[in-house]
Amino acid sequence: MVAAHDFPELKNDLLLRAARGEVTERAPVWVMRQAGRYLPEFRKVRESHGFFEICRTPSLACEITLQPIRRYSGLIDAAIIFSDILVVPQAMGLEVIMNPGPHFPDPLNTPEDVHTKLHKVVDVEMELGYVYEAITLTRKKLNGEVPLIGFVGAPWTLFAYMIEGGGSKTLQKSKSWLYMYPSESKDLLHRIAEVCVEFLVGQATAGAQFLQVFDSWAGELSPHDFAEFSLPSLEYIAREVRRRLRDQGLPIVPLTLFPKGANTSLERIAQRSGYDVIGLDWCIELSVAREIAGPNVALQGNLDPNVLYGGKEAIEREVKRMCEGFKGGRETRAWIANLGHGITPGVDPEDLRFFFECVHKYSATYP
Ligand code: 1CP
Repeated sequence: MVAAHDFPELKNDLLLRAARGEVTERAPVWVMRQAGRYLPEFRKVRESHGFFEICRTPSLACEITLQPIRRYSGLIDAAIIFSDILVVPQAMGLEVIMNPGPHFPDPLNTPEDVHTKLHKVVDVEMELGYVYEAITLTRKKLNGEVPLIGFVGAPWTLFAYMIEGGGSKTLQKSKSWLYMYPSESKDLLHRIAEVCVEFLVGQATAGAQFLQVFDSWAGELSPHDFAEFSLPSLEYIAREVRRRLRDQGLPIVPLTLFPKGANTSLERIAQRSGYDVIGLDWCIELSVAREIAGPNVALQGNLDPNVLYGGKEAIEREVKRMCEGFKGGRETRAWIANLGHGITPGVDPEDLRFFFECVHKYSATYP
């Protein structure tokens, strides 16, 4: 494990201050999937390199992580390491290919497969050390311009991919597991959570300054099933990551949860899950979310990514509306501006620039 790096001093700590609950002079801003297909410079690299080849090559992962930081220098307040949530199922023993979306040639069909298809013990550093190397390299190359975000997929979302074998509209197979094999499902969710904890601690040790857990399919579960099958592993991750960082004498980095679609569980998430920041999709108003979540968590989000297809007038109008949703009580304003889900491949990079400019303009109107 690489430890105690001497990294360049951080020049822009807006994201970290907002994550700790501080009211900042303007909202920090970054977007999910900012290192991705809407950027011509990303597509250029992809022409000659496979998706997971890039993930596994620290110099390439670093280069792609830096692409939006260079392009939007002075406008963007965080970098997110280029990787994918599906590197965890790979580390656990499953094959995953990108074609063009994720595909598992041999997914988990029955609980017996957990014993035959997954590694009994996962050596996270050996399997995913390339992500740690990419993080350490990127922290150095960022030269303190903005903080670096590390991430992991939530156990429920990864469980669903590992059983469906790829994306799915209904999640029929993975949900069937929850109802047919509840106890085996919980065991598998916990196994995944253990790997997530170790991976997040490893990313923080390697230099990640903010960690995000993507529960992209949280909203596919009923509130009851979310509380039964997803929330316990999310709580476990937050608690254990903090405990291990503390035990190792490492700084406790802010933890963010993006439970997409689980807005009816927001109160429980904010009160119980142990995350510093809750990421929101666009299906809830920020003022309502703040009311429900209470003053003790920072919020992140939540513009519909499709607004970026609406032209400048719509972008300005909707960003202004989003910023106004945050003008509640002063002590409850900690907010990180973002989209409500990842940016999509067809967006014009100049429209994203305009989104950043509008966030700077309208979120700075706080007194
Ligand atoms: O051909 C390509 O280049 C593949 C496109 C692509 C990219 C750019 C994929 C395939 N993953 C990524 C990068 C990625 N994925 C990042 C990089 C850092 C960033 O810029 O944000 C991150 C954070 C992710 C996370 C991720 N992967 C999530 C969670 C966020 C979300 O969008 O909900 C999920 C669900 C995935 C799975 C995945 N990987 C790739 C695709 C197309 C998908 C989604 C497929 C599906 O709909 O099921």
